[in-house]
Amino acid sequence: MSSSSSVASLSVEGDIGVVTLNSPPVNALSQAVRAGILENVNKAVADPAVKAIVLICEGRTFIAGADITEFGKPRKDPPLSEAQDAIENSPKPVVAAIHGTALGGGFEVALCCHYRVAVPSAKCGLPEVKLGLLPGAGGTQRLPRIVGVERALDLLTSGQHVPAPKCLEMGLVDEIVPEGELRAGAIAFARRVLAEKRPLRKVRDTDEKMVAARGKPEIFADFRKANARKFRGFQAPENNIRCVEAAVNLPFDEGMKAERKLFEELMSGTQSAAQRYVFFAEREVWKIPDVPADTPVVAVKKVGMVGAGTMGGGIAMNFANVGIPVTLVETRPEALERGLKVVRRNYENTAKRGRLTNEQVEQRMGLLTGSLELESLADCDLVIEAVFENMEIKQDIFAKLDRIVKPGAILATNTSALNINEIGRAVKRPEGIVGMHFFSPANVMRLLEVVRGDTTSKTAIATAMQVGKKVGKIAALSGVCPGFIGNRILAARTRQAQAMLLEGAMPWDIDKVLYEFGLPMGPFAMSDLAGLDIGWSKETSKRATVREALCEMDRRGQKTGAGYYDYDESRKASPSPVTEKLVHEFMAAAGNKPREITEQEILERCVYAMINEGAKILDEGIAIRASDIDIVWINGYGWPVYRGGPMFYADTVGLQTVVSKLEEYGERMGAADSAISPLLARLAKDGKRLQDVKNG
Ligand code: 3H9
Repeated sequence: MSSSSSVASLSVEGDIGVVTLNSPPVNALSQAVRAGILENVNKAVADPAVKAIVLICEGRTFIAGADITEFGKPRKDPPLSEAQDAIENSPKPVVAAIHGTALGGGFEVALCCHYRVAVPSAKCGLPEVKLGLLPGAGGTQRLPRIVGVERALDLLTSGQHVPAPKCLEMGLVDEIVPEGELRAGAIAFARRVLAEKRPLRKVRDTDEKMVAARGKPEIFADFRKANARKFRGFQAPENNIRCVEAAVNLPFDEGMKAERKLFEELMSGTQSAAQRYVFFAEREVWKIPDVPADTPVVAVKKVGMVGAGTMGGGIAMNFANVGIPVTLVETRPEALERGLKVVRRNYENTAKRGRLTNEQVEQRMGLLTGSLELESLADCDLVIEAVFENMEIKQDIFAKLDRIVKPGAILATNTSALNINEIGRAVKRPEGIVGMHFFSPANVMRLLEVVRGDTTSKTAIATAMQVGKKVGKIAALSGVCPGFIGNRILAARTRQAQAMLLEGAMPWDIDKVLYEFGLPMGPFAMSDLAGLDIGWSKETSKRATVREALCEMDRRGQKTGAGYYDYDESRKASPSPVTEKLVHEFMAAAGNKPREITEQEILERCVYAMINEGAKILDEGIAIRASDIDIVWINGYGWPVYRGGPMFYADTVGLQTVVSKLEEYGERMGAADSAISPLLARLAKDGKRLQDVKNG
């Protein structure tokens, strides 16, 4: 471990002591950094030549927060508060010099400094809420004293990073210094503080904004109410709010005590453990053991889209958003026109909400070119096919693309169901075939499954991952199997939901349990939203399932005003007596007597079947690691991040419990789901965790 002297140093420039931190990659507040701040600030205070102190960082950023890797481990001295006290109580002014991002504990250190300067590109913020935490080093008490209660509530519960010019406006920084001249600018600022005999300003001693909010509990009540949907299920936003209430109603030191208590509560809970796990999972997911970071990639300067339907148009928007031109090919002029119109409407709606200017709308539309000829894709670096899920059609398209598109270009399919190895057999460049499975709506959903076929080259994989990152997606690598990672797990849940329907649970009973677990909606509400007639046709319908029967009754989901649920004019769902009757008919036909199914059984059968399937996916090497599966389910299906994904959740429940419950439900779960994954059984027996399994 590095000693404090290697991560922190003091240099004296005339009358200014410059304390410099250097702990790559992000100057996180590890034990060594805390000790380094303490030691060097004390040294500067003790040096009679030093009249003022500047705290600055080397490398890409100011302190980006506490060292998250130390969380959950025994604490090591000195605590951060000791370093902060040394700064705040320094008899000489201390100026924080900020570049990159001053985040979390890093910004809390800056808030203890008497003054703050920043370069224009810097950002400050308290993002702890995203880790299921709250700023535990005085941030919740100092922030509202500067920006006021409403703004503090907003910043603390969103965790947003605030650009330096905005920080200046809010009083969070005192001066912006020119880019690239932070050190000189901060020293000059410190000298001005001395020359003007400015006071040793301590945020903790300012109280006006707190006094103004005192006796107004409605501020907090209104804020909670306005954000109830956004905060549903999360503990951290509420604890952050309580801290601000404490800041308003209690003296500073008492407020600090309240903050500590509420922080500890979160730190010891499973939600923060889950959210911290997800923080690292989001970074891990890009790492592919046999595709190193320096793998050559194709520079993607022009993209081709085959298909301008909902999916194709949505995918194209991703590229236009980052300035990459896209040519969209359709077979019929009406379809092309319709596709481009939908994209334009999407952009215009965003503009109406103030998130794009009209000029930006035109700029992005200008990057989209329609065509009726595959030949116009010849010079594309990446072509993504998003047509009807039919193997023959896809193979035909890929054979043509293979002949038309320049050598070396990547040919990707957006299939969510078909075997990309078979698609690869249609071309002479199988190494260039890769799956890029976007989720609907493709311009909104963050997940991209990159699918690796037997012949997919490392370059094709690296290019697909990199391009995914460029357009702001989170990309997870999957091997080939029916449904890939996400939909294969979804299928297990669907099997259980459908099975329980015929045992006595109504769609709304099942949906309620999964909604309360934290998912945005249950499987039946989701079917109604997507349309029950996906993959259904009147001609072939045999009324073999409740879904088919509903489709035959023209109850095809929200779009027809009825599906599993009935919908009113404002699309509000209510349980449907028609569906209930139908379910009873199907139950009788199957010879099932309805039984009382508890909420516990609903949850366990749905979720444990997913876990079991996830373990099979991991065991087969389809996913590299358990956390990739969790990333897929959080970003593609709305699994609550505070439960860390199905694999992490399994570890929190205990694998032994999962296995014994699966055994207990046994036959009732059907052949596919009652077959316990050998990996799951083995880990349970050995007392190990899914999250520690890694392939490759
Ligand atoms: C806190 O401060 C609590 C206090 O209130 C209470 C104290 C009592 N610790 O993201 P990147 C690693 S909570 C340890 O790829 P970028 C990261 O894992 C903290 N490691 O770079 C990665 O490692 P690897 C509040 C950290 O340029 C590498 O650094 N602060 C930490 O895209 C590069 O990261 C936050 O929540 C950390 N704090 O983005 C800020 N941060 O290379 C969290 C990063 O091995 N950090 N690493 O994969 C971030 O948001 C981004 O990392 C940042 C840079 C914007 C700084």
